[in-house]
Amino acid sequence: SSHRKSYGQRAADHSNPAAQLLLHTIERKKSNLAVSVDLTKTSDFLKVIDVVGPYVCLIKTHIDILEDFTPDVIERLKLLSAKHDFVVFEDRKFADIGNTVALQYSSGVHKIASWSHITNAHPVPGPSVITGLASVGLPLGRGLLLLAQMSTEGSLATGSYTDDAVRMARAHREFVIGFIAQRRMDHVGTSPSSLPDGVEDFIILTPGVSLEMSGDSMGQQYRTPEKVILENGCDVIIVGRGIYGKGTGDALDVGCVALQAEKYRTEGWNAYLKRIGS
Ligand code: BMP
Repeated sequence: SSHRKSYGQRAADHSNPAAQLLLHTIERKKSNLAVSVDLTKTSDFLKVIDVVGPYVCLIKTHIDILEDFTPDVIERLKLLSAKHDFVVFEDRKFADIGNTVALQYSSGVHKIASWSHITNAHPVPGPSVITGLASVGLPLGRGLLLLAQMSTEGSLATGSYTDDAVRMARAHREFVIGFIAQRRMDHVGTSPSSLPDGVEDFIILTPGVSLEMSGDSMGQQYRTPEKVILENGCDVIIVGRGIYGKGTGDALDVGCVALQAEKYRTEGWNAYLKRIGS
């Protein structure tokens, strides 16, 4: 089990460049914190990224919520990614037939595959959602996360659906680097023949993380970094409103955002150090 291995050691268990980049970035920056920047104005979006950049391994985007999107946003995002050394994850949640997701991933206004190291997909269409996205993403060195579980109340992604997502991932390990999930996935039964090299390492990124809140008014459910990283063996905490609140425009207090990012980074990293026993 990779449960007690360091992030850096685990990079050797991956052939996918995006997986290696993420694990090395976590180790280099001593941060398993990802910030989800769900803001609708480009100026707020870029400001928050610049402020939290030093504390994160990854920035998660919903690029389609920007009201004033222009291709220049992507150039600015790339510059910030280089400046602060973080990985970019567009949380697109693809969920269509292979041909359609390949077009959505490569084309349109956002051209996600050209700039996002990692994206994700719902396993609901079956394996063709992976092969469709891989046809675009693999040649570019991109990686995919499958949504094996969700943080929301009443989620249907449970039980055999979750287990089947893990089996789908195992059959496409060159492109599927891990899961959006609420716990590690090693418990899902495997036969030795499905692991030809005897090694399986999936990276678990976990949203629904807050130190103060237990949920919102729209079904979100939160747990603390310690619960997520130490008790449930997840690898990366994804935090949105816990770090920037509702603050946008004049209400955006960058000093406060930096303090929160620092606090979540410390919480997440200390929980990891406890887990690996150092
Ligand atoms: P917040 O920390 O503000 O609740 O934001 C959580 C982020 O993670 C949102 O961008 C949401 O789309 C995403 N997310 C989630 O909350 N639960 C999931 O199961 C999957 C997600 O992608």
